Amino acid sequence: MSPVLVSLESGVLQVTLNRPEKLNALNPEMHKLLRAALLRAAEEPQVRAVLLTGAGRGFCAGQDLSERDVSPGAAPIDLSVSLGSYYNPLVRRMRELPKPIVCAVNGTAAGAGANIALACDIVIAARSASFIQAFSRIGLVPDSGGTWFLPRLVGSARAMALALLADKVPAEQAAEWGMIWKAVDDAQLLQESKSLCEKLANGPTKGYGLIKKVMHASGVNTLDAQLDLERDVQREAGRSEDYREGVSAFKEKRAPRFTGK
Ligand code: T3D
Repeated sequence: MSPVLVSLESGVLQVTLNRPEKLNALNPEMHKLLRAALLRAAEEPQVRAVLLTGAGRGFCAGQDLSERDVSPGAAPIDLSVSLGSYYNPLVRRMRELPKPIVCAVNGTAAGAGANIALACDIVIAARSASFIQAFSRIGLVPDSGGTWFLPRLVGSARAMALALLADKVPAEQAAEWGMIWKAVDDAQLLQESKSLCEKLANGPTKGYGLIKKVMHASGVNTLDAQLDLERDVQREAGRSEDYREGVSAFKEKRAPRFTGK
């Protein structure tokens, strides 16, 4: 069985982390397969939304620690190599993908696993799932964008306490804090996430890509710069076929048929 399963149905590329016995902890092989899946999502016009989830009782427990030799006498590991080669490119690819990514968090999301979930555009979690900034338990700092996402999502007080204490945040609390979109009953998670993805896959894909671009830029822009960016991006959106279709459908009092162009 591949450690990352990929399937395309109704415009939705479902990517499932698949090493359930290790709570889907990540190794280089999985990173390679994730990279290939994201490249496919970027290149294939048939792919109009991505659904990321995990097999078994965990979503992802971050880096596979069994790959790290910390025995007495072993040379110190340069973790910047792992971040530079795997985690940072993964998060960048996810953020830059001009198509929506929905994360269905089916269970524990720990360490980089938590922050990879937070890097997605819409996060839905099973009520039994939880988020843990597990890094400080092993003497590390939150990575995979955690120090950027967390303060923006939950505020600096909560972000700092979560990073220092590595407390488990249950899905419902994560939703209350605005860390994720919502928590749903475990039995509903996959169906609800798939329905959401199918809705997105039938939407104005080009416009969605532009929405990602402006929303992400707002994290660093001044209001002035953001207004200019909105003007420029709206010019591009206004030239899309889906804008024509959306306005035509509105005038004709019918549902739009978006093609993603
Ligand atoms: O190194 C670099 O490249 C730098 C980048 C780092 C990014 C990171 O993600 S650092 C953080 C790494 N992750 C962690 O520190 C989390 C480690 N895991 C846990 O703390 C716990 O497993 C959980 C809180 C996530 C879940 O606890 P629980 O009690 O529900 O499950 P468990 O019994 O601990 O785990 C089940 C199995 O999965 C177990 O295997 P076993 O004993 O049944 O054979 C456990 O060893 C394995 N597992 C869980 N997490 C990892 C893992 N194996 C390898 N690596 C893991 N990260």
